[in-house]
Amino acid sequence: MADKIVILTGAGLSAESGLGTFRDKGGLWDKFPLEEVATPEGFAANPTRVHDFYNLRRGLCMDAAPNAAHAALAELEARWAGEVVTITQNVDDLHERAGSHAVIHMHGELLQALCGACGHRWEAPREMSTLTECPACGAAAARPDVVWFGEIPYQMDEIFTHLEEADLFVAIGTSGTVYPAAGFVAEVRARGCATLEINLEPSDGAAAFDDQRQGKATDAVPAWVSEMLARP
Ligand code: BJW
Repeated sequence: MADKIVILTGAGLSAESGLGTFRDKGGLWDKFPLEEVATPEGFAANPTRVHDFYNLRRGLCMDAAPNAAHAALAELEARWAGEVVTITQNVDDLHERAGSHAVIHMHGELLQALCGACGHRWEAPREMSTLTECPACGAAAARPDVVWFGEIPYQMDEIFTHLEEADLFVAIGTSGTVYPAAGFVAEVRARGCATLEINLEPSDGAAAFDDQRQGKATDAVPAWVSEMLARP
């Protein structure tokens, strides 16, 4: 049976689509302190500031286009003889717009709204505010359907099943600083799965990988995918 490839993507994959990364110099956390905009406590303290942060990013996401790295991963999923699953930490929808289908959004989705009162989810309007009402229960308790620090990432059971089945684990464009995603490489490697990091520069967790490639995602990912698809 052909190998199962599990891919973990991060903000670096969408950087060349114009969506900012978090921890690079000039990244999002330089302009918006994470405690203020990416924690439940920050939202409770100042929901308008948090809505403004996500409204800005939602608009950028809607106006962005997938890049060559997203396209290459979609091609890999379509043409690889085995299974390809993409676990993304990104809240944008660029994997799907590039044509990938097997995508898990472990940190949620910018284009979805979540009702803090009843848990209902719906398609987010471009702009949300403290007045946005839940279409199910009517409460003005809408929040972006994203996973903040201190919250449990989505679909963890499904993710661990994929990690257990992986023959090759590839992390792309992620700094390897946020758990539980940062720990995936150690988990798969402990049972002998091959691991590869593709990043602009070695990440904080680079030493945990068997193999590394450095470069811009739009160069390095299509090159790696071409090599994989050319394998006999
Ligand atoms: C390029 C490039 C180009 C640039 N080409 N590359 C264990 C130890 C310590 C702490 C913890 C722990 N376990 C849990 C914690 C706490 C916490 C945590 O990890 N804190 C750390 C800061 C230490 N984790 C949590 O709270 C998580 N919840 C949790 O653990 O629950 C418990 C639980 C888990 C599992 C089962 C049961 C219970 C939740 C974490 C939520 C993170 N949320 C955010 C915001 C989401 C919404 C939003 O987008 O606003 O997710 S934070 C932010 O970081 C966002 C990202 O998805 C995430 C990762 O960032 P990413 O993608 O790595 O981006 P960067 O900017 O860091 O890196 C970009 C990289 O790309 C760089 O390396 C560049 O070099 C590179 N790059 N241009 C290629 N062109």
